[in-house]
Amino acid sequence: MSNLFRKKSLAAVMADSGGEHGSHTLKRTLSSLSLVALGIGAIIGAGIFVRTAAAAGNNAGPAVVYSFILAGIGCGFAGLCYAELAAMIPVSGSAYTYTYATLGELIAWIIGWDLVLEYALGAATVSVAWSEYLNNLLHHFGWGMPFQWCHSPFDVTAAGLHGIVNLPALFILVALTCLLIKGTQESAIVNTVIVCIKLAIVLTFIAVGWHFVTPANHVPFVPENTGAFGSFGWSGVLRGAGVVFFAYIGFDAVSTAAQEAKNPQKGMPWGILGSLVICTVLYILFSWVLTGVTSYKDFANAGAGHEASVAFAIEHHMPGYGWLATLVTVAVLAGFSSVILVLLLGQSRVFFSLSRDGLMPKIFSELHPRWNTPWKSNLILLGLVGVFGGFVPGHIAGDMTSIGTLFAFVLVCVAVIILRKKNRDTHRPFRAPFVPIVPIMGVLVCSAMILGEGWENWTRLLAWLAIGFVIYFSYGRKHSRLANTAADV
Ligand code: ALA
Repeated sequence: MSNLFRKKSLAAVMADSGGEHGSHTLKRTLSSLSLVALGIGAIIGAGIFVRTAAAAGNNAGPAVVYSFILAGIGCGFAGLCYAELAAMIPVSGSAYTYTYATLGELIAWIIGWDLVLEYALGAATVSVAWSEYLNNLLHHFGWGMPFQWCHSPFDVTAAGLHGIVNLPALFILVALTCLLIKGTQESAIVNTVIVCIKLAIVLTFIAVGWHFVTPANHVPFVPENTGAFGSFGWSGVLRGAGVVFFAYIGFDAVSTAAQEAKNPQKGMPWGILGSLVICTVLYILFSWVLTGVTSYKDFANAGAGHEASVAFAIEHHMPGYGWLATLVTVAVLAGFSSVILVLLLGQSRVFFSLSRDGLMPKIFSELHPRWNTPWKSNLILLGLVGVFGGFVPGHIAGDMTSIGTLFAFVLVCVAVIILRKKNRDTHRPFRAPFVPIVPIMGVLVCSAMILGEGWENWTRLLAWLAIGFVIYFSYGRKHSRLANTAADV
């Protein structure tokens, strides 16, 4: 009987990136700067422009600033662990690949399957947010789309009108999948341009909004708990951290492109930690300004600023800056596109690795003869992401993304501890400091955020993992390349 905990040796992992598999090899085209841009491209998106307001309105009030600090600390610990592994094992597949070498095939499969939540559902969540801001822009020109065609069937208006399908979300997913199929190099250039626009708009909002902060909106800074866990008070700060955690997702997407980095040993830590630090500082400032400009109560689920919250804040509370609202909306649309692009890219690379290892069908690692991209994988992925983008509300997809990612982070932190013991002598171009304290803190902080996500999200995560088990035992276990070679260690 094949061993569920068979492990790939580090040498085998590295060999897989070396090109011996002919058409299953990706080109190394990304510089360190492109990797930082890739990280920021994935990080700044729906989390800051949509979920900040939702967390403030429903969970934490102005103390969403603390939620960002807490989530940032968790990501910092996990980021250091990611950087160590990504520099040491610079192959595509991210946390999945690291776990294969440390915790064995079954756990690696679980993490690979779990990463689908992060990347595929993350892309779906942002496509829904894209639709929200597009609608806001169209309203400026008097062309708002009918509610039914830009919301999922589970979204209902106060008047009882149900959505049918989120067409703009589907549109952006199709457009970006085409771009990805065309090639990584082109995608990276488009991404770098968009990242500059996105940073400019976040900085402008902070600088201009600063003058419109009403101190009364920040009092009390931590609103009193309403009696329910996660509804304001300190439990609200914890729940809010789980919600805004979404805003940090993406720095680890850098590691999924390790196999395409020109100099992964230097580029990985730079890309991961550099993008994380820049974004954490911006988020803290941004959330402080947003909750100072507009009362958090406007952002509650039924509040006036519930959708396209940043545009709402500018239009209603920053007189004379209507043009900025339009500019922000356009920039946000471009910014969200770059997030979706990186997440889709990350997802297809995870599928690539799973397929190369035989845990998923070969079709996911077949490259286009001319563009050298996993185009079939991209198209199948489009089908999956499209179902969520078109038919599932953004906050549900977003919470599933967050809990799946937090779970992946916990396993990555554990993997660092195990590898330090088992592969003591392997060259580590970047070493996380204070091991095992840093990974243990990563496990603790990320687990606390998982607890804050609540039972509905725990159930969704378990259901997703159960589907993954079925696929592994009915397909992956038998087709595993490791099972069919003598490479076990
Ligand atoms: N961090 C990304 C976002 O906020 C996923 O959209």
